[in-house]
Amino acid sequence: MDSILAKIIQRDPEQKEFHQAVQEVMETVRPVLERNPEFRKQAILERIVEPERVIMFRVPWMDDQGQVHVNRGFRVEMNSAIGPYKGGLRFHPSVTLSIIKFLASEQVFKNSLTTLQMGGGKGGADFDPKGRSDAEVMRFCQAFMAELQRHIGPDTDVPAGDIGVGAREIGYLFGMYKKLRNEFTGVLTGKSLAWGGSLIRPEATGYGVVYFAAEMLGTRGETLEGKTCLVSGSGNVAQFTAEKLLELGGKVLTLSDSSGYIFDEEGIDAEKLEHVKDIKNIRRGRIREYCEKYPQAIYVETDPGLDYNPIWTHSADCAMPSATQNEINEKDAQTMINNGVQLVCEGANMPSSPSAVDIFVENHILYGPSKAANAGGVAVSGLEMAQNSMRLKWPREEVDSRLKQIMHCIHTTCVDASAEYGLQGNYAAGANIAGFVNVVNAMLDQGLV
Ligand code: NDP
Ligand code: 2IT
Repeated sequence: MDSILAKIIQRDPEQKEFHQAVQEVMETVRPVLERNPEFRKQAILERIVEPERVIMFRVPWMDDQGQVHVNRGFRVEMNSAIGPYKGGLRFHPSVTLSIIKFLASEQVFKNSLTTLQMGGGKGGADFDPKGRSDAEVMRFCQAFMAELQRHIGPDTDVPAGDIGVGAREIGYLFGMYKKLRNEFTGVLTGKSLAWGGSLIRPEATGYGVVYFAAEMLGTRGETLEGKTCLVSGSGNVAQFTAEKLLELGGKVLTLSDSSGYIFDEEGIDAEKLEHVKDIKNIRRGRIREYCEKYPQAIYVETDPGLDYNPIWTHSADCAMPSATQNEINEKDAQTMINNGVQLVCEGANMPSSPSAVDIFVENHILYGPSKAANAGGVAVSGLEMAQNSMRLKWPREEVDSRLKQIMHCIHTTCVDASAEYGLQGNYAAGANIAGFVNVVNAMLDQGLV
């Protein structure tokens, strides 16, 4: 195993995030490989860490002033053992092949945990939508899809949203796909309701995170009622995490964006959350604007010189990191433990560094790893695909109850898989083992392809 990892690092030394994701899975599936010598003979690890296909492409587009820009587009089709490649698109200036490979790799195991028929993939571009007009975003999406369309399809690869890609972008991407391919199919998920989207898909990731948190608390005979919660981010995942927390009696103290965070000691209630949605989704503004309407809240500007993330210095019962990868480091994790945080449930993908995860696990807090805790989003994407195939639409209650059931099953799966290997209470190990075993069995069934 160590030599496989060494080879990955030697081959692509700059792909730090991908190495981190691979290493995290490898360390926890070690006992599975020891129990199954067949996996080694079939070079399962070597195969699973190599994407089935990597697509990188030029995205040329014109801004409102007539200036031409060139961005780099990606789609990593990681694994199709269980179903068509499935996973979001991220538009953010920090996007690199390493980031997309880490996300695609996580997506493979996450999708496997949902029990739906979805393989894993991820894509995106180093395009920064911030400050761009709707027309510029549209032209970028059209240029991006002009190339991507030849690689995807409803039975091949089904992208969706992620950071910087929401309902607006999915609309422009879908429009261009439909025009170029002359077909109206479920090639993307996260579509608007009127033209093939699923009820609850916008809410699904955040709601799912909270359902998973409630399941974890349930094992200790507790609920979210009265629990104080630190939520980071203020985009899709953070907003609906906060919404469901409020519904279940939690008190949300913080939200953030890449410029800084707000702390509202009185709690961010439903009315204040509506204001946040208006700031972020309609006006596309900054979280600091919250304090203009609610001056009792404090705003703390991001300081890139700090070796810790100040949002995690506030005392609370629970934390739901919902912004981006590696937003909790070792120091943050230790601060959280010292402050009495008893549950960390990850909305973002890989928000905790490896040493932060070690601290959570060693201290026996309830730690819900992203590939289990935030799987509700892609699960409802799977339900959107099912509805599109049937050309039917399920009511809100039906989708929500399926989501709740899926999150319950993922929780049980993690508990059972960790117990099977004598790692009771370690959800990270449970999620990796269960996700990995499903994919490996499917790969073995299908032969050397
Ligand atoms: P959005 O684009 O809707 O929101 C992202 C939020 O995180 C914004 O508040 C953004 O701030 C902040 N953010 C982004 N990058 C950084 C950064 N480098 N440093 C600090 N803050 C940052 O994205 P989502 O809510 O969809 O995604 C959030 C996380 O959840 C990601 O890790 C994503 O992979 C994960 N996820 C998303 C799913 C989905 O269905 N959308 C499903 C499962 C996981 P700003 O406004 O300044 O950009
Ligand atoms: O990280 C994720 O699971 C997502 N961004 C959602 C993927 C999807 O296909 O809905």
